[in-house]
Amino acid sequence: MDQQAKIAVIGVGGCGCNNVKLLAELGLTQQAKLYALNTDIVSKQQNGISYIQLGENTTKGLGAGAKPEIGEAAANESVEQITKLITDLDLLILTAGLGGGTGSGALPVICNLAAQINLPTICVVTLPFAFEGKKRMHHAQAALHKIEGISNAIQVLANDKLKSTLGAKATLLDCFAYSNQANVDCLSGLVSVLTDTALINLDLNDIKEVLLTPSFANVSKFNLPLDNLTELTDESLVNPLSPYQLIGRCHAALVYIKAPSDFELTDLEKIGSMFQQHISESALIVLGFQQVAGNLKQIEVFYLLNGVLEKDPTGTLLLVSDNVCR
Ligand SMILES: Nc1nc2c(ncn2[C@@H]2O[C@H](COP(=O)(O)OP(=O)(O)OP(=O)(O)O)[C@@H](O)[C@H]2O)c(=O)[nH]1
Ligand SMILES: [Mg+2]
Repeated sequence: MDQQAKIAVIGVGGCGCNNVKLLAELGLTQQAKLYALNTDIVSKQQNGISYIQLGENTTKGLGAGAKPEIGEAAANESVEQITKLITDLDLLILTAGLGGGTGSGALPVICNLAAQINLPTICVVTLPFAFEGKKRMHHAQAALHKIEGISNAIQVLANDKLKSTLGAKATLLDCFAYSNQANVDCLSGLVSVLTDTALINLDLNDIKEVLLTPSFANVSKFNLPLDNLTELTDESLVNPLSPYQLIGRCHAALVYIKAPSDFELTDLEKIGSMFQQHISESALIVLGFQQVAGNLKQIEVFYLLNGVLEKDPTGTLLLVSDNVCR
């Protein structure tokens, strides 16, 4: 990767800011600029994160009160500040919990600003739990529609999927921890792909090709045993919290493998052709490879599959599907 590539991760609203804080705790401040944007008066400062208050006059530092129109107005009030943050970047990664006021209202404003300057964006966003009420889900879906076709890749993590993933006995704390981890895995994986010095580097132009057609994406990672690399299934290629699972239509894949030194060229070919089998034949695949020290018996595969969602004839996004369809 070009050492000069400039990447920022911007967390918007309470959930987004929490996840950026977790990224800073992982030490990612060296690789990417981290920003936490919220309408609340910010009290907690943390090394490596720039906190920015949105819409001082609009919200008086009291939050957006679960009203996206207030979050939107706050972002519009702070448009100059936001523009300054994103000018000169090579790639922008945005994260928010959709359903509240700030994230749902401000994230689309930031996406639009990025689009105006042709800055590629990847969004990692959560959908609220059903028990939080229909209104929040409606706000979340409306925000998704606003960024659809504008953000170059959108990974949706549905909090409602946590029950089937973790079981009915999971505590709320377990659920938030799992969801935050899934979010941070996406964010940190993306930053690593772009900034690690690897044996087979993915440079910014490779990534831009994968992001060329704005789409919904599946971003996740999995491990495979080194002595059985054929365990790849459709399910491996779907983030467990994704509400959409239509990977067969994916038109571009970014695959980043971390493996020990005895990983062979033929192994890399095997992984590439397995991805090819699971996605459309004409899909672009870009592969990156990093050798890791130690005597690992497994490899880690991080991926972004772009173009995984279809619409029904009425134009409604098919966001809930329990079967992997191809
Ligand atoms: N996974 C996870 N989800 C969260 C977390 N905090 C909030 N959420 C989800 O994100 C949604 C939006 O919440 P916030 O991020 O607090 O809302 P906001 O964008 O700050 O909006 P306002 O507070 O209304 O201005 C909620 O409805 C929850 O579904 C968190 O820490 N982890
Ligand atoms: Mg808030």
